[in-house]
Amino acid sequence: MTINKSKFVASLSGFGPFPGQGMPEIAMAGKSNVGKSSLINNLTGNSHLARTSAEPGKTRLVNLYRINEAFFLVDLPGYGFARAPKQEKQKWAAMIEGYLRGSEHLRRVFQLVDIRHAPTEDDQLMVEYLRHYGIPFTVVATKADKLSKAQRGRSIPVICRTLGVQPWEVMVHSSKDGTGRDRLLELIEGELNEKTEPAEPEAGTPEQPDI
Ligand SMILES: Nc1nc2c(ncn2[C@@H]2O[C@H](COP(=O)(O)OP(=O)(O)OP(=O)(O)O)[C@@H](O)[C@H]2O)c(=O)[nH]1
Ligand SMILES: [Mg+2]
Repeated sequence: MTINKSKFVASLSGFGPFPGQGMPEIAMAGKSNVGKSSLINNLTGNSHLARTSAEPGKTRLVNLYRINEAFFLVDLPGYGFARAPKQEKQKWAAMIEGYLRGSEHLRRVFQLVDIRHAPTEDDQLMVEYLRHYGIPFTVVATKADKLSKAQRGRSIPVICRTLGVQPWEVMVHSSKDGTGRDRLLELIEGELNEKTEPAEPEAGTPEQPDI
């Protein structure tokens, strides 16, 4: 899939779901600083689209980006930012949950983890949450440029064991060198082509076979 149009549309100001515009949504979840906003920029090829920072706690609202006039990429605030004031953390959690719980056009969550580290307890809780509510998700192990191939080979099993996923379900990615970008775009394309509701029976009487 080629992304040729990407546009910031809105930040959700409340703590509820996004009513949607009839287009599918793919959301980025993960702890602060893991690279959610960078992933959006990498996928869209637009490095100025989502604001990123070396400091955790950059994205503080649920930000919606309309892509190719066909779907939304949703940037969520991060969790697990230890130094954030308690009230802020609660606010972010409420925003994340408010969006995830009721957004009926949400198709899939990209659950980001840092490929260099074992997933945290918060990551595990997040994955449990997604499973509990039946929200399809894909684990994206990002910042892959920071590890050698051999090191990656050692860290994927740790991620799999901690989150209870299979190795082929983990997408290795880097926003820095574009590793895994094409596979993620293919995955999104597949998701967009998938029908969400059972096909309507065709109107009229079926044609009789020629005898
Ligand atoms: N080397 C490397 N750095 C990355 C990668 N992805 C993100 N970064 C860096 O990690 C830092 C955090 O990236 P963000 O995209 O702002 O992270 P975030 O998950 O959106 O963070 P919050 O908005 O605070 O939740 C920035 O300094 C990025 O340049 C990557 O794949 N490789
Ligand atoms: Mg961000």
